[in-house]
Amino acid sequence: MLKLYHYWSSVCSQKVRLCLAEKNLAFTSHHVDLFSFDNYRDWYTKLNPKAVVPTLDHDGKILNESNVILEYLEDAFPQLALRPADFHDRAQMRLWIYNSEEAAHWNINVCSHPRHAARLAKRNYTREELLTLADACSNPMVGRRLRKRVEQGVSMEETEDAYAQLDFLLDMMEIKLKQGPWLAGAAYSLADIAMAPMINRLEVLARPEMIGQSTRPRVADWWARISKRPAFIEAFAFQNPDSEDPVKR
Ligand SMILES: N[C@@H](CCC(=O)N[C@@H](CS)C(=O)NCC(=O)O)C(=O)O
Repeated sequence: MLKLYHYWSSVCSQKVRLCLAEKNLAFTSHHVDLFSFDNYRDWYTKLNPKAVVPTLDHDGKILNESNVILEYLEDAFPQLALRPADFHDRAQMRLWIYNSEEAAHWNINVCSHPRHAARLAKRNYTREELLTLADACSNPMVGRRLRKRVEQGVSMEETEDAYAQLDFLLDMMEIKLKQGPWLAGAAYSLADIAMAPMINRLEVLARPEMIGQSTRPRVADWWARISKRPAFIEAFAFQNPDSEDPVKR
């Protein structure tokens, strides 16, 4: 049995939901509400010491890190292959999986700050409550980031740096897709799955020009093909079960 601990709009959770949908794997959903700080609670940090989503439980075997989970699902359920057979293509797949974390995820997190701050504001925490939560978080990276964001927010310069790095990544993607049609070559793979939520978030952040036909036509074409896939539609249809949050995706 597969049980996924995830948050509906987390890009790392979306990666895993997309992979599960592509492989037609049913799973039990445990929604971890990041804005109730469920991820800081002891029961959750026993499963995921970094206090982040997602976590996968496969018959009692616990897995962390979305990219590790993608490769685990590929090994455990290879019937529908999402890893190229050719070694070079496979290395390209791993490069884009790596890029999704190293180059995309942190910058997406910075750019998403206004959206996170707006959601947090709806929960009516006091500043003191948030700082107490931050200091109690088992993962200093996550806790200290919350403290810094409560105290200072995210500066214009940090946001501009993050968008510049995302622009650079998208330029690399545009070049890579010359040999496409997919990021690892001829076949749709875990590379496309790892990058899709990042591109989706840029669209949600109302930065369509970054992935538009006139700016980056190959990325735009790749995105159009991905977002029409039934598995994408299924994985991204998952809405927030814990609140009346009107924000979609
Ligand atoms: N490298 C980790 C990153 C996980 C991560 O940072 N998840 C975010 C959501 S996309 C999270 O849980 N954030 C919680 C927080 O910052 O409090 C992975 O890929 O699983």
